Amino acid sequence: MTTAAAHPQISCSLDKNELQNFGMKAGNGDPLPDIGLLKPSTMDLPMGELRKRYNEDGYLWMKGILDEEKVLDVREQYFRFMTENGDTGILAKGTDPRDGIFSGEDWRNFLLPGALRVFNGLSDEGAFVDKAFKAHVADFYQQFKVNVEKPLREFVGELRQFRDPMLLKRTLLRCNVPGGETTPVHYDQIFLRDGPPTSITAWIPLGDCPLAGGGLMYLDNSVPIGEKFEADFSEKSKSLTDEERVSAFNKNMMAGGFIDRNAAKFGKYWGRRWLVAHYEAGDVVFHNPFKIHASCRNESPEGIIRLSTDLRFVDQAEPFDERWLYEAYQDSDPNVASRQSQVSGGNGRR
Ligand SMILES: O=C(O)CCC(=O)C(=O)O
Ligand SMILES: [Fe+2]
Repeated sequence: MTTAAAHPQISCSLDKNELQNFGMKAGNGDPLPDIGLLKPSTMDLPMGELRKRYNEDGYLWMKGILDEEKVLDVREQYFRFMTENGDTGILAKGTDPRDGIFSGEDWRNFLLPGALRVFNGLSDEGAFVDKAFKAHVADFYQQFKVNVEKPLREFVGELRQFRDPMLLKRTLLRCNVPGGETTPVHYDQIFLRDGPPTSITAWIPLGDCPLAGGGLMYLDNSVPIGEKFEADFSEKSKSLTDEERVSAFNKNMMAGGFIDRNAAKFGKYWGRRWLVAHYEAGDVVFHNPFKIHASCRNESPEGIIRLSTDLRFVDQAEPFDERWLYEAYQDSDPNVASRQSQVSGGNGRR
C-alpha cells in the first residue's frame, strides 16, 4: 500500500506560490491561476470519518485501495491491445507498453468516442476509435472489472449505506495523450439524470499520474454549484419530452453534455479553486454526482499517457438510471453522444 507520506513534496501545506510553480493547465490549455490539493484518505481511517469527508467534500481520494501491480498490469494490457493486431499508433515505437509513452501523433486521433469527440466536432471514426470500442469488452478489461468489483462495491456500500450496492455495467476506459484537449467541466448527474442523484463514481488512474500528468481535478466546494446547474436545466427542460428531458444531449445542453470548456474561467467565475493531486497506481477517487470536475492538460515531460477508468455504483434497492446497464459503446448502449437523434448544440456548440 502506498501513502501520501511517500511523497512529502505533495503535501497539503504547499502555499499558493509553490503551487503556481507547477504551471498546471486546464484541459483547454489555459493556465490554472489558483489551485489547491485534494485531501488524501487511507483505509485505516474509521468509516465514519471517511463518510464525513465524502459528505463534506463531495469526493474521497483513497490512497492504495487497489493492488498497484494489478493496476499496472491492466495499463500494460491496454497498451498492448492498442498496438498489437492492428496498431492504433498511440505508442512511441520501441517503448515498453507498461510505460505508455505517446507517439506524438495528432492528439485528435486518440480522443475517446462519444461525448468528447462530439464536443470537438469529430466523428467516431478511425483506428483508435475502433479499438476503443473493442477495449471496453476485451477480456483484459472485463477481468479487471471482475477483480475490483467486489472490494469497491463493498467499500461504496458501507460508505453510502446502500442496501444493495451494484456496479453499473457501463464503465469507461479513457486515455489522455500529452498535449491533447481533455475532459471539459461537468458533473456526472448530467449523464445519469434518469435516476435520483445517489450514484457514486470511482475514478481509477491506471498508472501513476503526477500533477502535470493530466489527472482529474475537482472544483472546491462545488456540489451546490452542480445542484444549481441541474435545477436550472430541469426548469428549462420542462417542455421537452420525457426522453429528451433526461438526455445529457438535449437542446439546452452544450455539445457532449459538458458545462464549460474553460475550467480556469469557470473556477474564477464561481470563486473556487481547482483541487489537483499526484495520483498513484492503486488510488481511487470517489465522487458525488453533483461534484464539478474536469481533467488537467497532460503536460508530461516524458510523454506519459494518462490512462484511467471510471466505474459507477448505485443502490439497486432504489431507483437508478437504467440506461447504464449496457456495456459502453456496444450497439445496445443508449448513451453514446454521437448516436443521439437530438445531439445537443442549441446552447454553445463549438
Ligand atoms: O477521466 C476523465 O478525464 C474524466 C473522468 C470523469 O469525468 C469521471 O470519472 O466522472
Ligand atoms: Fe465525470
